[in-house]
Amino acid sequence: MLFSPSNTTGKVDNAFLFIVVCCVILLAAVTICMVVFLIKYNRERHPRPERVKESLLLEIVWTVIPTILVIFMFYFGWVDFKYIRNPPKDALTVNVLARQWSWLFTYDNGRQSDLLNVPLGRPVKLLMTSADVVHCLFIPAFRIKEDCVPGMTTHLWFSATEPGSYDIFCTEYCGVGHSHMRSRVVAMSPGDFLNWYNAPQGRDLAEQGLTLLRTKGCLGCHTLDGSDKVGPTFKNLMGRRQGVIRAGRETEIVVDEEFIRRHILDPRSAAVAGFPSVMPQMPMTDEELKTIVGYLMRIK
Ligand SMILES: [Cu+2]
Repeated sequence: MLFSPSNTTGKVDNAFLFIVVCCVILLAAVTICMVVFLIKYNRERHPRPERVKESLLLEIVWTVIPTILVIFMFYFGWVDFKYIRNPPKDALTVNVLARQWSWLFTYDNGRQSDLLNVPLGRPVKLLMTSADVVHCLFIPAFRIKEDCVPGMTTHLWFSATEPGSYDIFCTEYCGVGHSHMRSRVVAMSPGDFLNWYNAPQGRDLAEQGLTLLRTKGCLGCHTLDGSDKVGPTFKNLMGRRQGVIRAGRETEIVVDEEFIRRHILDPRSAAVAGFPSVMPQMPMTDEELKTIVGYLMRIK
């Protein structure tokens, strides 16, 4: 039995394996026939071509067997497709917002996260949309994927059966930060999930700041560890000498509180030299802006 961390994994694998096995058997049958005919009917053994008469039985056999196989393939595919497309009524709903270039998961009680935390054994329904361009949420270990389209709500559902952490990728090329658009499904026991779900979100500045950087999608493009991604790292941001392009001319500035605030409110006011000018304007309250700026100034 293959590793099956969700209810959907086995369904897709079984249909896929059935088709692969049929294809391998047919490939072997055709290849063996070719080799046998090559040997049996080669020029030395049969210098004069013979007239081959039709065989009704053979024609019926090679029409009926593939037809039955294709009907079975369709049947398995259809039954599992119906199952995967129809979430159960009691599923836990999670709203998914895809944006350039991060994922935001919002739960019914308002809890937000950049990781998809789920309880084991409970069906989870994702209601998905996009803030900008078409993205596609793919969970390879669960064998499910669906597009996230601006102005539309699409859905997916699954029930995790094995504890663990499973990759989420965006599989729709969505711009320069596409390859950074990753997250994880974290499947945990129902008790652990409830603890997380009901825990108050961080109170001190560092915890609140980090949560905001995650939920606003900042960490999709920036890191805290000194490495550059789509944009420059946040490490030692305050006081950094930074080349910026204003009105087509590159100048060097020293990053201060005012620059950080202006850049968040209006990312197009200045492009950072050496990086694509693709930062979106992220809606946020004055309180959130204050927290984020305060936190960014402290990251060492
Ligand atoms: Cu994407």
